[in-house]
Amino acid sequence: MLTYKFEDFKTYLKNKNVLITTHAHVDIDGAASCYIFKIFFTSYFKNEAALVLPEFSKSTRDFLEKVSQKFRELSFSFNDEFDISNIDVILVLDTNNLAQVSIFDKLNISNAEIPFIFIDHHLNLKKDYKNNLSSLNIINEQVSSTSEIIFELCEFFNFKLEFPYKFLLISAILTDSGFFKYGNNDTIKRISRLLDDQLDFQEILSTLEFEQDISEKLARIKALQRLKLIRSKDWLIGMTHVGSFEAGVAALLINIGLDVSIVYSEKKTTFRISTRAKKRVCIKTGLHLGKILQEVAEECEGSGGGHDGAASLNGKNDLKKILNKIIEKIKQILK
Ligand SMILES: [Mn+2]
Repeated sequence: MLTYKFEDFKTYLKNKNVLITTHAHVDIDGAASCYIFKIFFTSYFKNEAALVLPEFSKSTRDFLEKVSQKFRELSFSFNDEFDISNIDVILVLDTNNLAQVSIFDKLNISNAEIPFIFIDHHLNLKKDYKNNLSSLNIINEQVSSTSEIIFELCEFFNFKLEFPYKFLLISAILTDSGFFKYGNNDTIKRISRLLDDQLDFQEILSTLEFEQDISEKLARIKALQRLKLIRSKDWLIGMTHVGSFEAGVAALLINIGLDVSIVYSEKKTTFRISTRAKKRVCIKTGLHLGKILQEVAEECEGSGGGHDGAASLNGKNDLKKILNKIIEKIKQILK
């Protein structure tokens, strides 16, 4: 873990007021890690922290609604009022790609010259951002969720978490680790430390079950009807397109037996590509979808990145060319 950075982090944050935010289409890990970090920060340092999150994904909204019914004492507020001149530093959680952080544009933060720090578990893009205090970034791709980094931070500073907070962290770790599928020994150990007698694992699992609405069901079925199969030696790559739900469809394709999946959706001038690969394929061949999409993104004024087995790209201009590039690069590695 990156605990050696925690002391520097503490020294730096000691007298600072912070703004905490995350990527667009906030997932459960983004919401939980930001929320718990705020709780930790305000109780530990007694400084001010403003939490400002962009729009949530549907499953995040559903999840938080269930959680707030379960724990009436939790009062979620994700859009604190604040005075920007009062903010000393911004903490960006669960991404290290500014293109995914809408609040920077919205608040004109780049012009305000406020320094910022990333806490994240995605591939470190190592972008040379002006005002990023990169030596304080805590970015570790070996951890399956940002919530685990926040949990380690709490443990390191002996900050005791109330059980509703543990419930949130466990839920975030489970969803981001694909219910341990992308996790490692440490993922399981952290969950084990978080589970106390007041928490029931089965109850957490049932809170994380979501019924798909009709539009998502249709998107999944249409995606399968449009599936194009590409074979590279004994590996099967599947490609299809949808109007939305790319990520869920990409995961679905892996579940039905594809080794690698590419799912795109095209808007008027922009497009989005979601990719997935079986863990076994990544380990065996060295395939890293996050790296491939990051490379390709530079050619389409886009931004891309992610993990070895799950990555996405937002771009514009020449979707066809970009898809061919991605397929070529994947094939080259799978050969
Ligand atoms: Mn995450």
